[in-house]
Amino acid sequence: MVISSLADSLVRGVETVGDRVSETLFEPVIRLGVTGLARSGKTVFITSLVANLLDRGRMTGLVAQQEGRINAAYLQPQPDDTVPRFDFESHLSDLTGPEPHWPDSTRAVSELRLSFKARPAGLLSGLQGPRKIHLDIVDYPGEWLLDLALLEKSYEEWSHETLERIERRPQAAEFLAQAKAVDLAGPHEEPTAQALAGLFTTYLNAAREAGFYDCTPGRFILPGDLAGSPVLTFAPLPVSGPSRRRTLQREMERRYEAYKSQVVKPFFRDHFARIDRQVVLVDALGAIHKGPQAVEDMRRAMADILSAFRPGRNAWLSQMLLGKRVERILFAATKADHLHHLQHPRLTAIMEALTREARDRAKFAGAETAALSLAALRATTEEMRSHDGVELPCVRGTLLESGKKAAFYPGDLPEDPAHLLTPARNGAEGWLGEDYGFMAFAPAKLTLRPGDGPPHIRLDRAAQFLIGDRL
Ligand SMILES: Nc1nc2c(ncn2[C@@H]2O[C@H](COP(=O)(O)OP(=O)(O)OP(=O)(O)O)[C@@H](O)[C@H]2O)c(=O)[nH]1
Ligand SMILES: [Mg+2]
Repeated sequence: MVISSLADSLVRGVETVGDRVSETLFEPVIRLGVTGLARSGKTVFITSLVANLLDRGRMTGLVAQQEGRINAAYLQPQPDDTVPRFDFESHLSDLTGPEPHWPDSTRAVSELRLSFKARPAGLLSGLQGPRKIHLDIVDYPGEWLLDLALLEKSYEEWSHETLERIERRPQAAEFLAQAKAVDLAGPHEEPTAQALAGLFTTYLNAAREAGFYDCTPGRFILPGDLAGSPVLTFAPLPVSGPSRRRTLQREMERRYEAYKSQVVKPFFRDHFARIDRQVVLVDALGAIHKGPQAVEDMRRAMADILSAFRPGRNAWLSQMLLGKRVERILFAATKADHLHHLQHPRLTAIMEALTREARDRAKFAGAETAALSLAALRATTEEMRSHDGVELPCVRGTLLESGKKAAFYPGDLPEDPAHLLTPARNGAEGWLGEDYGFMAFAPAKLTLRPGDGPPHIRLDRAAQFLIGDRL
């Protein structure tokens, strides 16, 4: 008995090794990470990307498509059995059904495998038949990357830093009052811990609503199936010096450490470490609309998010990655269909400036980077309208709130991104002279020709940068 089961597992071991070898030799796998802060457009991006890779009529910017080398693209079961599947079909029917609407918020990691049959480019093209290439797309919240910084901080350091940062935020007042009043050296009692964690979570959610992006620990906002568990029942407290056994402080410390080892590390090990190509989506227009403080906050959050791609700084991460690195990173400003195309270069320039620091670092780490502005699902059409004798480049669409059609002019983005980023950095309260409007549009009703995916802006260029060289 024992011998046969041993042999069994040996054979199975050999089989899986064999599978992997043949897969890597003959069927290359590209793992594409899609991330961004909440509501940045991840779900819509993946849905439209996949739909447009299945029906490639609008993907002329993808060179392999242009050259007619893609024979087929189809969905396949994903390789990871324990990761939820990205619910492509229902998101697509949300967007393209008879009553189109935006998909619901998604709060966890998910994955989808798309496979291609494509003929290689160049000289080999005529000699070799089509090869299979697998694209594994992994959707995960950008907030989870922000948690990387926690690994290097003790509970005390994290507490001090967080309390200092939120000291003057009105959203944090109630939590701060409790945190200062609590007896840290008193015995741990669960209701106290729960009340503190509850108030802290309420603060985090309110802060995010108000446009702050530094809302970590990431799982407090996106708990998934960890909601209510002890790893999420802690909060930053004004501690000083070592804790004693069975005190509130000791238990808070222990849970903070558990969060690091049981929530943060597994994510980096199981998901992040395996990514080859990465797209970071940014709702830059949304932040500009909210004002200078939101823009500055987003710039900082981007820099923090992107430090994960420069693993040299984090000892644990660089040891785990063993030199493997993300090869390409695309920074994409989403929802560009809110702007007439005349303004797109300016949006891209803002995107480049926003991520400049972080991009320079990534370059240093050997990753190729690019920035562009795109709309995964185009919800508007363009038109020029005259207003007080001036021709304004507008977009027209169905307003989400009223269902009415309207033309909209969002304001003139500056040619020089510094005109936005410098006041933001200097703590300006509002934009000088210009107001940047933002209208939420509903997805448009579509009638797609056979072979065409949903309408988009530059999704094909994004795909070319991210995977084009491997097709
Ligand atoms: N006009 C327009 N709006 C978009 C586009 N992509 C996303 N949006 C808007 O942005 C919202 C958020 O998009 P999602 O794709 O759900 O964003 P997400 O990053 O998956 O959000 P979470 O799952 O909540 O983190 C949508 O509900 C739309 O209102 C686009 O290409 N054009
Ligand atoms: Mg989502």
